[in-house]
Amino acid sequence: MAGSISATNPVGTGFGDLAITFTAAAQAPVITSPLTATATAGQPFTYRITASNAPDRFAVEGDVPGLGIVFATGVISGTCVEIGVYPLTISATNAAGTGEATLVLTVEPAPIPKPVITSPSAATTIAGRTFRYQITADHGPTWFGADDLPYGLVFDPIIGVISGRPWYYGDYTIPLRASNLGGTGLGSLALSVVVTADTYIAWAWARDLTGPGSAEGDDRDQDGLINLLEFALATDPFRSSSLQAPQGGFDPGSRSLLLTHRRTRTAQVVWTYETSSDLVTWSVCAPTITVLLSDADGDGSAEVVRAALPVAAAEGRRFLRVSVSEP
Ligand SMILES: [Ca+2]
Ligand SMILES: [Ca+2]
Repeated sequence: MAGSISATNPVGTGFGDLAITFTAAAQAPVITSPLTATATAGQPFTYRITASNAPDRFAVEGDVPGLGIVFATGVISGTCVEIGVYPLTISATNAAGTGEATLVLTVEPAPIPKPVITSPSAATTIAGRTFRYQITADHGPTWFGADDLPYGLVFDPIIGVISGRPWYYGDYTIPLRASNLGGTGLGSLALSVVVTADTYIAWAWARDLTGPGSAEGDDRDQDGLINLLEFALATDPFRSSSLQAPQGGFDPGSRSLLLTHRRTRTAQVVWTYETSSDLVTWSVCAPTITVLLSDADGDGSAEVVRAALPVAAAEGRRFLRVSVSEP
């Protein structure tokens, strides 16, 4: 503080300067830094003790594994490793004394990273054929999602698998999701469904076999042969084909069971032969296949083959059957 003083007497007034300095009594520091703090386990953490009145030393009481303090600066730092809530006494000291406060430090668990989808973003399949797609993602996904599936496909959200047989050709964009406790990762699958001439669907469409009764297991013409079998035998799905159904037989000369049947030459069909001695337990077998007629219809679409399965002389009974499926 500065000012002036004066003194007056009858003769006059004398002036002089006066300077007064107020010196505050020395005071102890008062903590001014926040009294709560949050750290994340496994990640670097820094907190600085601040206080008024020019402290020159700092301290902290209480043990947080992974943290340390620089006494001169009041910087507490390190990497916390144990989750918990830690009340700590922090202090700042100068020549006049020490100020204390309680800092509550919360160490939180590290956030879980959300999944990142890693499965392919594009796939191509054939209409009518079995398709399977597994969503994969890192960071431990526990739940999956897939939307806008083409007709014929279903989705299992537990295992993240799209499966089934897409019925219609086209290009589809299927949004994908993979979730864990940390969040949801997004992706998409560009699925191209194409039609090839050797599929049941193409065969059915070419014959206008659509709508009710057109599924592979249906028997549109009620001739005892389901549509898929008509497809495999290259028979007419709208007219009785009972005379063209597979015929069984036995050749005593070679002691062989015989199964004679038509077979498409233009379509993709899996023929599975099975044998049994009791009609209960069947096992896949590989009979000898002989082509009896290479062009059954005159247009190269079908042939006639004979499957022959030798039977041991000691055997009392032996059965042979064939089934068809699409690849
Ligand atoms: Ca039929
Ligand atoms: Ca038929």
